[in-house]
Formats: sequence, structure tokens, C-alpha cells
Amino acid sequence: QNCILIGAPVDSGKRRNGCLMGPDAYRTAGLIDALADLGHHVEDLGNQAPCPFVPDQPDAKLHALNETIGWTKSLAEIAETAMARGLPIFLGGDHALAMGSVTGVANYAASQGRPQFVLWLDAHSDFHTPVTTDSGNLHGTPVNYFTGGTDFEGFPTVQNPVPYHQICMMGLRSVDTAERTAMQHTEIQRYDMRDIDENGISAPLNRFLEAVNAANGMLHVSWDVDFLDPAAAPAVGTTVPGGATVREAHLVGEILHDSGLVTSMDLVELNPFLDERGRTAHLMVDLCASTLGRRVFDRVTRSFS
Ligand code: DIR
Ligand code: MN
Ligand code: MN
Ligand code: MN
Repeated sequence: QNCILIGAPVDSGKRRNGCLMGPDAYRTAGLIDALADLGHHVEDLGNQAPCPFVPDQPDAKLHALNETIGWTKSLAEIAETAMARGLPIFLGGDHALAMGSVTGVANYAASQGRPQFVLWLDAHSDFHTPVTTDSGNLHGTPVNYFTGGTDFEGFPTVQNPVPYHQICMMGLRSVDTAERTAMQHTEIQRYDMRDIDENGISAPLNRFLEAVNAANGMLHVSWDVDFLDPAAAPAVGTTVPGGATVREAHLVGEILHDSGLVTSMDLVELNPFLDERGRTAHLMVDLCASTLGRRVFDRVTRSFS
């Protein structure tokens, strides 16, 4: 594959700073070599910038709104053009970057006449709007935005909203009341940690992948660091106990690779400033490698194509 690394040092989606160091932490942790060792061609587009924006008021209810709009515009553009040349990997940056990455790849999918699917691996559902958010942190809103939410004044109009039934969330354990209410009547597939405890992670994931395959869909995978348990992945601003284990996360990556369905990816919310010797960056690099084919032994895999 042609892996296209896109540095997205987005730090505007919440108040605690540090995610801007994420892209360089992934590079320092060896992401490029890890992917090249798997036989991929790796192209690093370097760190991107937001489109020009009017400086935000520091005390506004919505934190860094204009800056986030600037990022959404620039990343959507880059995502769409990168899709034509390979598999874009967005190196975050906080989860606000998915407003750009997902709308961009969805525009590309539409140009190919194919449906866009999204796998959201996160402790949080990120289904707030600028109106319902309590925190004012826009990294809690991307799923509502790219599904065509109408509360996003000032943001680019979403040309190709991702239909609810083409979204699967896994790892949920922190969903605010407004998000739960808003999601209630949607067909977003959602698996909380209890589902994973009771049924494992592979059965629901395979079911979702079968739907992607049956529809000849494109698949964007959004890895939020806090999908993992904070004991394994401490370098994130919004830790929630009781997350996925290292093996559960690798299994997700391995199954995704075997499916051959992944067409784009985000690695988000890493805050290297909170890390112990790059440990979380290394783990995320390893998960990315699993998703792109790293394995202990070859095996007969289930294949969808
Ligand atoms: C929370 C945080 N639901 C909020 N969301 C996070 O601020 O609205 N998403 N951390 O990953
Ligand atoms: Mn900030
Ligand atoms: Mn998130
Ligand atoms: Mn999260």
C-alpha cells in the first residue's frame, strides 16, 4: 500500500494543550520504519496547518471555534486529495481533526460512487454539538458534524454526510446525557465496554466488516488513544478507566488488516507531554502496524474479497 502520513497537530479541540506534539511523537516512535518494514511505501506529507482564521477569544464558551473551523477546511481538502493516491493516516492532534479527515474521505468515496463507513474506537461517542456541549470542547463533536448535524454554524457544509447505519462505535464508557439522547433514535452501532466484556470484540467487529464488504464500502478507522485503558495508554487528556486491553486493541487491528477493507485512518488524542518515555506513542505505532499487516505468524485468514 501507499501509506500517506499527514501530520495534523490540531490542539484546538479542547483546553489542555499538548496534542500538537503528537505527529512528531509518532515519527520519533518509529512509525515510518514500522510501516516500511511491512513492505508499504510511506510518504510523509509533514505537518499541516489550518486555513487562515480570525483569532479566537480565549474566554469564549466554545473553545477555539475559529481555529477548529480552519483545521476542518484544510484537512478535508488534504484528505480528499490524498485518498486518490493511497491510504491516508492522520497523525493527531486531538479528535476535532476528524471533522476534516472524515468529511474529506467521504467526499472522495462519493466521487467513486461508494459508501463511506466509519469505525470509531473511543471511550467517548463524540456526538455533542456546539449547542449541547457542556465543556465547550469541540473534540467532543466530530461524529455529529460528519453525520450532517445542523448546529455547526460557521463550519463548512457537509457535502456527503456519513449515514448513521454506516458507523460503528466501540469502547464506549463515557457518554454524556445529551449525546445519549441524541443517539437514541439513530442507527449508529454502539458497543460499550460491557458488550466487549460479555461478548468479546471480534464478533461485533466482524459483523460490521461484513456490512462494509457487502456494500463495497470504504472504511475510515478513527483510533482515539482513550479507547485503551489508561493503565496501558496514559498519555491522553481524557482518561477513562475500564478501557480496552492491549490485546483487544491489537486484535481489532489484526482483524481490520485481514479484512482488507481499511481505506483511511486517524490516530488521535495522544498528548506526548503526559507520557512516560514515549510509551503511549510506541503502543499507537504498534497498533497502526497491526492494522497494516504486522503479525507473529502467517495464518489462514478470513477474507472478505
Ligand atoms: C467530552 C469529552 N464528552 C466533552 N470527549 C472526548 O468534552 O464533550 N472525546 N474526550 O474523545
Ligand atoms: Mn487549546
Ligand atoms: Mn474522541
Ligand atoms: Mn475519547
